[in-house]
Amino acid sequence: MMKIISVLSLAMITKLMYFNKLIGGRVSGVVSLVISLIGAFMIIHFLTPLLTRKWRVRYLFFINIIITFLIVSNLLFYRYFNDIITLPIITQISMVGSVYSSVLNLINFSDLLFIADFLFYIPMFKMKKEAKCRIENKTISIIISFVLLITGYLFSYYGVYLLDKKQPKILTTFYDKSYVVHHIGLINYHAIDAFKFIKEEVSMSKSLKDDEINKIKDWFKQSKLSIPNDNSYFGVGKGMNLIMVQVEALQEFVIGRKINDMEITPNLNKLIQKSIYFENFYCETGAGGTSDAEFLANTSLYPIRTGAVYMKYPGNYYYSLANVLKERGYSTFAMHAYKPGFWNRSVMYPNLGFNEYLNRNHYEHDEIIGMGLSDKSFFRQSIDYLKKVKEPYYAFMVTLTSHYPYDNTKAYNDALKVGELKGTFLGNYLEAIHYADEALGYLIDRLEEEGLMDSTLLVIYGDHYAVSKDRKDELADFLNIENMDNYMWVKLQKMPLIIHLPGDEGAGIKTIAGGGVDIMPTLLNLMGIDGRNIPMMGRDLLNCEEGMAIMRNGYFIDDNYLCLTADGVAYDITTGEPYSIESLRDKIDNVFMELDISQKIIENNLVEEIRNYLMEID
Ligand code: GP9
Ligand code: MN
Repeated sequence: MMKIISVLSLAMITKLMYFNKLIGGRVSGVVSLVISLIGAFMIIHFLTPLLTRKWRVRYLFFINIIITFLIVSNLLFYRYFNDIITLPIITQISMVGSVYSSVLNLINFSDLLFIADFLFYIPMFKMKKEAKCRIENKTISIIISFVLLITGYLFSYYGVYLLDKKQPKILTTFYDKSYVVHHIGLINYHAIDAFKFIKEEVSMSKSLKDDEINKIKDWFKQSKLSIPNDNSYFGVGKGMNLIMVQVEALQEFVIGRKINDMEITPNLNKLIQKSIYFENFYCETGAGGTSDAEFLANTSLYPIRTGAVYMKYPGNYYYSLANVLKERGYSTFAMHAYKPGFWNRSVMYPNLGFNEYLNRNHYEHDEIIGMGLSDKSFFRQSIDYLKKVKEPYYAFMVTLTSHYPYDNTKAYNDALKVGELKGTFLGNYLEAIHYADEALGYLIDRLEEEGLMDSTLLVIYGDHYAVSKDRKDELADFLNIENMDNYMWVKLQKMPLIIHLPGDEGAGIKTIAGGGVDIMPTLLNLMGIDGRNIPMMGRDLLNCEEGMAIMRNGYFIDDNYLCLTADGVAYDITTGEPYSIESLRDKIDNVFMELDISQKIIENNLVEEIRNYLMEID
């Protein structure tokens, strides 16, 4: 019997390995994968010692059906979306419909291999005699079963632990699901996915009561009524192309700064002179990192409390920037030359209204730096592409080269002389961001050469922090900050936001506080689109009296104060003097209300309902 179990199990393991290979993983030498697979199969087999021969075969047959189903559905999903299935996707699933409708095109003849091992079961089921069908020794069987379960769990746990050590945030956000499967296998991946899903479903507030929905509607009604009728800059970019570039790890402290007499970001500094520049634009991202920054800018909703909205609510309806522009005749492109499934983009981008998503598979990889295609080549190929598409268009470009750990210094050819910082973490970052700036310089030059600058709104902003808090001393030294306390640290969590209008219109520095959530309302106004009926949490930074940046943890910064809400302290933003937090009580209540409203909208997929409501109250 042991032989039979081994053969059947081996067939299942081979299928899982083959699946990993088909989705671009390595099948040998990945220690965590081997350990996790052994663990998973021990757990699967924990029942077998307790079963009779006949039931053992039936049990394995049943397990094989489940595993095969998981493999095949994931394979089809992968061929369509370049990604792995996760339970939140299945439950929201309008997008799975599109996979179903093209199922026949997605199947290959060789996929039959995945069901070939079912042939082994035919002779087993035919075997009549129930020889030795009784369980020999109950106690021993129970002990073996128990040992299998515990050891299996320990193995799986260790495999997962190894992955967690290698990529610390990957299990909480699942930002690269195929990477997870490559390292712990499909079974353990789905077990963790199911566990996370159930935990979150249980903790999630049940459906909203009517009065809660009404409260949300009322908030939007008030905010609609508070938008002035005569908005300055309204429509100055009407009908123009929109190119929005989200730059990886671009922090504000590098702007206008020099090292060894050299500007760190000469091209951005030059562009800022000709643009509307928001110098108090803060990071509002949560656990979703880059994807949260994209979400903020494209939907004007806040990131969710835990995990990443791209992973957990990709099936919601979002009246996003691309969806709004598409309705007005724009062609819409998302461009990011990395794995399409990363951050669930292959699922999320179409849902956010992008007609096309140009990912790693669409670019020629003629220059690689760090994680993938260099920013320069990315911009060159992206503009080559955009030259041929129908105008007006919205192109959303997400860069990659200046990604942590910034250590591809060879590729930067010592273009920025960082002197004694050479080889340090901060020195490497400065070199990387100098490179990103050079690539942006190329983009700007190309837009000018192609004559596109006069018909394009160019928006550039950073996605999130570059220097993590454990490196704060290095940053303090570099910026000559004596006391890098919490106030100072939070004040440094700024990124540049640059909006360039044709003819350099409106150029100047704006001091109003803001964050990613404000990008969409600001742009809609510039593009002559009335955003009053669109459920947006952000403010139009060019037409509002008071700015406010809200961080996902409830810290906030307005034009006068910086409030570390949970720590119970507030400061005058300019002097750094402590300020009575009690006087900010109303603001604090508002901050939490805004975060809560945004969270509920996302959890309950309310965008459409609120939009309909806002249109009714015209
Ligand atoms: C890769 C990139 C990285 O596609 O966007 O995301 P991050 O690690 O910065 O969140
Ligand atoms: Mn990023």
